[in-house]
Parts: sequence; C-alpha cells; structure tokens
Amino acid sequence: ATSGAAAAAPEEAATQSTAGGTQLTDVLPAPVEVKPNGHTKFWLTPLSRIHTQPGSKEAKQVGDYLAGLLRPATGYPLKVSSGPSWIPGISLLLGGADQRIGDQGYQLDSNVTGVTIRANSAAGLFNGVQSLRQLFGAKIEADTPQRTAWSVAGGRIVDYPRFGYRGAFLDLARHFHTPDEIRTYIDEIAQYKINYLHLHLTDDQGWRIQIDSWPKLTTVGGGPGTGVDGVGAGFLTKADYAALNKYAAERQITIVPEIDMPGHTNAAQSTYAELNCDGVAPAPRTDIEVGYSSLCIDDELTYKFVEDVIRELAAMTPGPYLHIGGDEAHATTDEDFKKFMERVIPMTAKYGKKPFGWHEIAKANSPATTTPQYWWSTPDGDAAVAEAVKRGSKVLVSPANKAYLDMKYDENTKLGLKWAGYIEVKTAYEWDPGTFVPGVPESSVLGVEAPLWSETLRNIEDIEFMAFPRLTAIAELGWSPQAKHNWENYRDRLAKQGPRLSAQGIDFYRSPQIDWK
Ligand code: TNX
Repeated sequence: ATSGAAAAAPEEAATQSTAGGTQLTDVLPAPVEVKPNGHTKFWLTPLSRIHTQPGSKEAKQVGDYLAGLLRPATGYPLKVSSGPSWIPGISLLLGGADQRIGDQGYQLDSNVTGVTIRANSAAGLFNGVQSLRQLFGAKIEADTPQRTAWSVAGGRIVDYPRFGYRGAFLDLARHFHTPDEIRTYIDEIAQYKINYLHLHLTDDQGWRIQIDSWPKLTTVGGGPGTGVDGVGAGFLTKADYAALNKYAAERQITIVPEIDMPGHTNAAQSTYAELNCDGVAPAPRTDIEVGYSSLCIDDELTYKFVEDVIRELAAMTPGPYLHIGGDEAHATTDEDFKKFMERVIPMTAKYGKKPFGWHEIAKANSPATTTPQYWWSTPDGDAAVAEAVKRGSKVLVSPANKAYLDMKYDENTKLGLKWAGYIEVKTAYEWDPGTFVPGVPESSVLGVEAPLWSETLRNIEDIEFMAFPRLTAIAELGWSPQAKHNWENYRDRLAKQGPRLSAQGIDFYRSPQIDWK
C-alpha cells in the first residue's frame, strides 16, 4: 500500500520519472497559445498551498475544487487561503491577464516559484484549473496517494474558447439516469471545458421531471414500466433537480432543461387522457419509434398544460435557457406546428427564459432570441434555419453524423444506433462547426453540442463507453481555434488521455485509430 509520506522529495524525483512528463502542449482541448520554458518547472510539495484572489468567494470555491482534485493522489494537505501568501504554490487570481482571454479564458504561468492562473471570472479560473490538472499527469487522477513527485512544466499558456457554448446532453426519457450518474457525467465533461449540460427530460417513453400542477406526469408517466423496453423508470424531484443545478454550477456548467413538444409527448398523453384531441389516452410506449405523437393543437387545455410546465420548469431553472423540443413532429401538420410554436415560444420569455428548439423550430418564424439546434447530417442545410440566422438567431450545431454520441463507432459496437452512420473518433473530429451548416456563418454559431440519446443505454458505464473518447473531439471543436485543428496532433494528445480516463474509472472505447498510451 502507498501513503502520502511515500512521495519523493523534488531533488530525488528529478532522477525518477515525474508525474508523466506532461508538456504544456499536451493539453486537450488544445490551448490557443503555448510558450514552454524548459529552464524552469514547478514542484508541488507537501508544504504547497493554494492561494486565491483576496475577497473573492468564487475564486475560493474554485481553489477548494482544485484542492479536492489534488489531495487524494498527492496525499498533501494543500491548504486553501485567500490571505497574502509567500509560500510557493498555486495562485488563482482575478484580473491582470492577457487581454485576449475574455470571460471564459485564462492565462497560466508556471515556474519554480509557483503556478499562477489569472482570469476575469470564476469560469476562467475553472478552465485554467482543468488545464493545470492535466499538466500534473494522469496519476493525479488516482484516489489514493501515489509514490511519485508532482511537477508542472514551465512556461505560459494563454487560452480562451472559440465558442461560448460547449454542450453535452443526456436523454433521461428513454432510460432514466440517476442524479448520481448525472453528477458523475458532469465531473467527466467538466474536465474538457464543457460548460452546458442539456437534459432531455420528456419523450414518448417517459416523463422525468416533477411538475406539481400535473402530478401524475412523474408518478405514472415516469413510473414503473416506463422507458425503452419498460426498464427505464424514474424521475427527478424538484429537490433532485435543484441539487443537480447547484452541483453543475460549482463546476461552471449550466443545465439546459428540455420539454419536447408538440411531438414526442406520448408519456404525457398516455397519463392524461384530456391532452388528446379525442379524449382517449393512448397506451404507454416502450418501443423506439418516433414521430407518431402530437399534443392537441386546437385545444385550449393544451396551452394551459404547456404554460404550467414552462412556468414551473422556469422557476426551478437558474440558467437562462429552456429547450422546447420541436423535433420530428411528423404527426403535427406544418400549419399546426407553426400555430403551436407561435404561442409557446413567447411563454418562455414570459417566465424569463430564452427558447432553444431543435432546428425545426425555425419553420415557425422564430424570433432572434430563439436558438435552433441543428441536428441533421446532410450538408444541404435547411432554408428555414438560414432564414432564422438572417433574423438574428444564433445556431447550436449538433450534426447527427458527427456529434451524436449514440451512433455506433463501427459495425461491432454493441450499444448505440446507426441511422446517421458509424462515427469513429476521426469522423467525430474531422469537421468544422464554423462552416458545417450552409447559411450559418461562424459568427452565427452559438457553439457545439454532443447529444447522447439513451434508447440503447442503461447505466453510467454505457454512457461513458459511448461518450469517451468522442466527447473530447467535440470539446476540442468547441474550444480550440480552427487554426489549431489537426487530426495527427489531436490523436497524439488523445492517446495520452487514456491513462487519465482509466485512472478515473472510465471504461472508454479503445479506438483502433489511436495509439493509446
Ligand atoms: C432522433 S435527433 C431524435 C431522437 C432520437 C435520436 C436517436 C432528434 C432531434 N430526435 O428522438 O432519440 O434520433 O439517435
């Protein structure tokens, strides 16, 4: 067994292998600017401290998070304090950085006297901390003290994102994922600077969020027997949802909740007969068909229902966005779809939120505040989306044949679907969100998101296997400048993430395209 006392002193360590020999240029997603300085290096010791911006509670919180990351593997106490500090260590400071970093970027300086991360916000410090964590090498992910010395290569990183929105996604409707599983995924995605988590909370097979004014949505619509094959039951209480939002916020992640409508609504309509035009509740569905359900567009009760749900969901959501679905409404005529969305889009604003929708929402003459999420594969684009961009909308880019983490890697992948094709790691990496959708120039791209639909997934292991490593490709497309886009270089950096993911207990897909370390 190892213990904290076993860690080697820096002088000795110089002759043994240090924590992985990680270089500043190994960081994933690739930073904007890296200037290594081989003449210097920072050594973390049992006496090192973490110093955070005096007077900033937010910086202190990021410092505490960093200490929580580094303590298990180092066994060091790593006291966090925001008073003046003369002990060499890690400093997290607000202000005073390179002007280019903006509100999510950071500057990291490493030398013999310490590592200093400077940013303009807690989000920027947090992003710098994720880079720093990688620079300590993969062993830093161990949950018991490791017999090694801990160093950070010398030099400077100046880094900031290409897009402000870098999203991951979980489908709780087809199979419910527990709050613990969602928290695990939040921790896993945060390390690659993902800053939004879209939760698909309702669909034909299940309703997964507590709504007090329509209580049977969860007890029946999310109850026993729901989910694909009838084995995905469960739902989030309001308390669960509040705790998840808090946990995400502490990791600089904003949750975007989705209520899918006017299609994908069988769970609600089989629970409440009055939500159907004929007043007859359809049978619950546990298969994976899409496009057969529709709310009753000409019934006023539909809009009472929708407004109740939006009001309650908005009240419990701290983030600025509310996703109202709109995909594959094949059982709703185009005219009805427009009618529905023209009434429902303003409801989001009424309760203080900005609407997201799958890109079909653009057909409804959506206002500039609406974000269509482009999910088709074809490079043909969609005329309505191009029109929405002309009206001022920004677009979230999630092409199914590139960014869908539920597509199989190849014909041998046991989990997943294949309707948008196989997506190996190179396929997930080799595209440009700034030019992918015709009529949507880079300046109109809000960011990228990687959906992970759950028809074939049951548990966190399934989620991890499909998400890793492809999520790192999407993360790099969302963060790193297009000029840094390079498959060979990404491939080398990804190979070095293998031991890190393993140390985190992630059973990732060992793609044959990567020479895993
Ligand atoms: C299409 S993509 C859907 C989902 C399915 C997914 C499976 C989109 C907006 N809708 O209902 O779960 O394919 O890959």
